[in-house]
Amino acid sequence: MDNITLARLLDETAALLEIDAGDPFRIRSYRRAAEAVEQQTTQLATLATVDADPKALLAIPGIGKGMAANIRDLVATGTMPLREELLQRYKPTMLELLRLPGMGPKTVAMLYSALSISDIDALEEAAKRGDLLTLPRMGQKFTDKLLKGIEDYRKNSSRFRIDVAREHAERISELIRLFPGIETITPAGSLRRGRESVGDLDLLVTGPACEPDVVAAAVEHVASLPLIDKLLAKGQNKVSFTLRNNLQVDVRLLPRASYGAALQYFTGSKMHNVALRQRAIKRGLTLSEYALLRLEDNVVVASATEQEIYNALDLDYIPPELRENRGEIEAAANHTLPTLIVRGDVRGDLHMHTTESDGNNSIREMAEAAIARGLEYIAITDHSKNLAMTHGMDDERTLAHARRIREVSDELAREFAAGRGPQWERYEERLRNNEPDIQKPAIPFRILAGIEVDILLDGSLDLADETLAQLDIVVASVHSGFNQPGEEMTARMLRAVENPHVHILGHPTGRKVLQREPYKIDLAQMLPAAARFGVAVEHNASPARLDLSDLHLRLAKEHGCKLVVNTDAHATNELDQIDYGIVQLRRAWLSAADLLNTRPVDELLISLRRA
Ligand code: DGT
Ligand code: CA
Ligand code: CA
Ligand code: ZN
Repeated sequence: MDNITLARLLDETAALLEIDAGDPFRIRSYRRAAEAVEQQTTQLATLATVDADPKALLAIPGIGKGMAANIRDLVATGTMPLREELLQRYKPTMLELLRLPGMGPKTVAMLYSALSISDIDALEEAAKRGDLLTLPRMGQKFTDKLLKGIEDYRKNSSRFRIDVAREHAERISELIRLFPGIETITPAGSLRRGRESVGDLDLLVTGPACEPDVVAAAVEHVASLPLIDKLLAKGQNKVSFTLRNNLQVDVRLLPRASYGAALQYFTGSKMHNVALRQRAIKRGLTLSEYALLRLEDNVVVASATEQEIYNALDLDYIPPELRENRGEIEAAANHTLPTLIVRGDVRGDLHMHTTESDGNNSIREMAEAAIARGLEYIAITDHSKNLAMTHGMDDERTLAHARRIREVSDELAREFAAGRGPQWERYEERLRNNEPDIQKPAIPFRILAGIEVDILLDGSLDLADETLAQLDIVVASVHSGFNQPGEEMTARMLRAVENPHVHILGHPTGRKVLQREPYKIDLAQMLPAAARFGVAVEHNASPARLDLSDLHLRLAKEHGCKLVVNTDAHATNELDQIDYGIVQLRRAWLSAADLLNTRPVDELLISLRRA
């Protein structure tokens, strides 16, 4: 049994456990094991035989005793007890049904037992025939919604979220890099441009091993990577394949001399490249994936770096995020491209959760993680009571939680004043490591007491005004009634914006990338209203949301809205999600000055004040 089959069986078990509404940690452990197996360069079947060293499997990160036993079972018998047990009740294809809106494990299991439905095609047929109407709690409304959900799913299922794409790009790069003489691997295409979803991965590879006379061996290395599911094509300097999840990967191996030209060409977008080629022709030049040449005598004008190519076309360098042919070429010609925001510009994060509602970490843990990432302040914004499944807070708990948040903030400030605590520790560690641009911390880290308060169906808020008035940061968000008609939803949001205690509108359109369309709100009404009342609109950097989207962010700026970027972290490591948000802000042409949480905390609080 080869590694990819082994990985597939482990992943399938994770899928079956998910349908069985199993323990999320257990599900994740199977998924992680599948990925770890795929990442191995030796065939695990040889390590899992009876006479092999039992420690060999355990040496693989992500594989513990139980998982090692599973792998031995799979190698010896082609299956394992848990998988067999689950297959008695479910089919792995049912997992896909869980991706549809309104489908939980119970519903999926019921559809299987009642109508033997185990995949999307069968479900669609049954819905169209009206078979679902015979089942409990599945009326015409449910059926209609489901059919719409299936349509959306089909439209999106060939694309992948940016975080998923990035993770796969990193895993593949790690394996490609094992070949001697490969130095640089750069994701190009839509991933480099930072689009919220990608159709396929384009990886560009260079180094001495990619020079024309020796590239064949490197191509062989790439074509035999263990995580390849199907090899689609193998050319002189290109390998295309798919992964287990059907994500296609195009790898191109290129000589150093033309790397810049290749990077420019394969980063796209197609429309940007078309416009750039026209500009080249007007100058008597021709631009290809190999070089920028003079038309009359084929002399190379530029090829090694993108910078040279843009400059040779009388343009400032255009960052990849802007290459969508939305005016960037004109701006680069006129030297009016904005200085785009970078992660280091963000001083504070104003939307995150703790164990008080549905987060994984404490107030102090979130604060320490933020300090470790160089932030100067955060707001803790747990959920309010309407979101019952998150253990949301009522007025009393909200105020008690706010007191605790301020206590932790004061505790950090006392440690700071006494010359100890996480801020000083980080400073000293950076000094020890000789890191660049180290500044002595000037003011204590601040934790703002906040809330993510639900906007109820009628636009009123889930907590009393007197409660909200006592908080530093009020994020107001919609978490229910997503399907309200446009007029109702717009009126609901407008009412929330008018509440003088609201500072920030959280994930303003409610969309989920590749999964859920925005609510039917009229942004042409809502954004000007937010601007007029001085309510900031959020860019939620969670890669599942990225809400407002890049285009909507640009619109918000045009309407004069205040803007903030937040992670909505539910665990310390999710504070790094800010990277995904920064990319979308850059795609929206935004600079540090366009965001409020690039300012020091005192200025931020003043700028959030309502007129
Ligand atoms: P995706 O994969 O749908 O998310 O979008 P992209 O932009 O990554 O598109 P993809 O993978 O088809 O191609 C990557 C880049 O390579 C694309 O942005 C421009 C360049 N490219 C690829 N094929 C062609 C082509 O046939 N003509 C031109 N002009 N450019 C191409
Ligand atoms: Ca692509
Ligand atoms: Ca491609
Ligand atoms: Zn929320």
